Amino acid sequence: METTLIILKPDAVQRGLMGRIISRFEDKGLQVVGAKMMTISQELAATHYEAHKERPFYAGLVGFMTSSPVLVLAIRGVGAIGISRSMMGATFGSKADAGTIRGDFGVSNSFNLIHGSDSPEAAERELGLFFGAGEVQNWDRKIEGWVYDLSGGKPE
Ligand code: IDP
Ligand code: MG
Repeated sequence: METTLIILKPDAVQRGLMGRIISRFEDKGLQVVGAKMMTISQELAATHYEAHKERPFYAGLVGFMTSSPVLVLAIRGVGAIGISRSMMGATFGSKADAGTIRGDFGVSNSFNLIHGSDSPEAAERELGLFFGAGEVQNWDRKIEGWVYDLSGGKPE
């Protein structure tokens, strides 16, 4: 099982898209194990996006991400990191395929609705940035045996 860090960005919250985006993850069979509404501080945005510090869009990105509340989610499942990235679609709303979150709900390249960790290392780092100890709930999902084939002893 992987757990990934998803952020519904300020545009998703302001546009009233939180429910529909969360529903996509739940409909897919992924499990929500953490959820927190917050306004991201300058410091946290800078740390989260430190890999992009030298990019021309960095200042605008930090300004956007700190401008209004976000909803931070921890999403779990087999292959959850890659599955979530494919559900999000390409970075730019103008390029993202129909059927993806960015492709269906937005047209902007910088206001692109959602962040998702892009590797296991990034997921571990980002979950640690946004969730404190005990804030991710390791809850037992009673339908697990219908979401996954558990007959072999591990989720397939
Ligand atoms: P990702 O969110 O699809 O992983 P990254 O390349 O990691 O994309 O970029 C992080 C975020 O920075 C994007 O989600 C987007 O909000 C913003 N961004 C990336 N490239 C550009 C750009 O060329 N112009 C404006 N904003 C950008
Ligand atoms: Mg990225």
